[in-house]
Amino acid sequence: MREKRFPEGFLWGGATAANQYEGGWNEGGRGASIADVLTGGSVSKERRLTPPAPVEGEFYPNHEATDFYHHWKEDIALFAEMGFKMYRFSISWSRVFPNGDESCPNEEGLKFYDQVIDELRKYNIEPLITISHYENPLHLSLEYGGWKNRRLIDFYLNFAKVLFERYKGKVKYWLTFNEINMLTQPFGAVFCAGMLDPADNNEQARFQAMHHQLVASALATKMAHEIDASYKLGCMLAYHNGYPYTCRPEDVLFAQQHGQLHNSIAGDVHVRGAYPGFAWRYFDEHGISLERKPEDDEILKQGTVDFFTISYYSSCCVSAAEDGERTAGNGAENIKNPHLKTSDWGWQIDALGLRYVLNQIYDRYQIPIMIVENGLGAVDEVSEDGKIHDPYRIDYMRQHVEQMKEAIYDGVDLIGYTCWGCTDLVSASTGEMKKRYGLIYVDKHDDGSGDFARKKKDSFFWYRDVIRSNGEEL
Ligand code: BGP
Repeated sequence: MREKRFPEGFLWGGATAANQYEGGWNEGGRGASIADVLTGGSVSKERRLTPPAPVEGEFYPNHEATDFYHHWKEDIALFAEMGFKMYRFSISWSRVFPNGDESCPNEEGLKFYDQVIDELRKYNIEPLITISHYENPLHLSLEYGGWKNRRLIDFYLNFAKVLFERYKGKVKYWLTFNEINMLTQPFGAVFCAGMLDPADNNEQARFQAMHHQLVASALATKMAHEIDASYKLGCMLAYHNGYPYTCRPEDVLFAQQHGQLHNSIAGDVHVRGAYPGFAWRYFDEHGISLERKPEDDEILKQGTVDFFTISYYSSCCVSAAEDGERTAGNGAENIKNPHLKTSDWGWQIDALGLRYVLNQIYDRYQIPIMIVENGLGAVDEVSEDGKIHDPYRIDYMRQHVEQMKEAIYDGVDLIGYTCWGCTDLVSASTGEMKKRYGLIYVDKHDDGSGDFARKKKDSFFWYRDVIRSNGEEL
């Protein structure tokens, strides 16, 4: 009989991204990335871009972030103490190629990651590397206009090749692009594609950029397999779960189309190696014309991924009539679901939706799945007893882990879970420190104050026990 439990060897761990965590923005020969010209913000105040360079007197939270650059040893020891089996992190492109278009890498930058990877291996923690996570070198935006320009494919492949060759035998799992499908929304223009000119924030440019990234991803996947046949390459989507707001057939169809647009176009190209029919219809009806090369179809077919990964934080409702109160979510605002509670930032908490989504993905693709981001952004305070009590985060994670277990029992091949922001780091969308996800607190604040001291939150101990019991003790 099948049992409702996590399989042996399940990859429990945590996830971060260099631009939000690493800091050391101008050390070790690193060049500037787009995140370095993004100011801090808040829920009500958008982050602002100040290219071509940081401006005196402005605050740029990503410059120091939470300083993994100088705390990597200590932090990895804490991950090991929690029992991590996997740690997902990204490599800052501009630390390895300061401008992005050089032919030779910055050796000092690579040495930083050599140490990190060796330290992880020392504790038997499997690295999961995101090659590009919201941190295109700034020069590629200023000189080439970002990913709408096909030339970025070659620069990206140059970067990826250096990593695949250097970390052969030390790393097994790779993700080509973080949340590539954010390019279906305005949020993605800057973060995913490094297209800083507001005039480029339209569907034509964003889908063109996504096409270039999909081609780059396929070529990188093929190259990785040639360099080391045991490499596993994955795609990464911000998975959108939009329920029909009513049972009107129009809303049900609209919800299906919402999923097709925001999830399945990128997902299908990554896994099936071709654009689905509804993509072409959408492009026709929205005046989008992709510039493609004759060889692109074959490239996409030959570079399909080995596993599927998602970020999942919340769900929303969608409606053909666009009625209903609205609320925030990852990357976009949508209709509020009256049956769900929201986080302090308006993201709706829906653990059951995770089971729904996992089944949906597995039904469609039947390849192994990992959840590589999930967690609760909340305000954490150090209590009088000097501790950080975060029962709300434990509650959130517990509910989601329970639903992962249900999905496994449903037959989904779920192989890993790396919770987002295992240590506190800078929020991508708002640039705040106040929006904390970590199981480890970092003394760093929105006004730039703080000494980067690390403290274990209550959730740290809870997660350690979850991992120790392989998901039995929740
Ligand atoms: C995802 C990103 C992460 C992360 C997370 C939480 O979209 O991949 O980089 O930041 O969302 O979002 P936020 O930081 O905006 O709360």
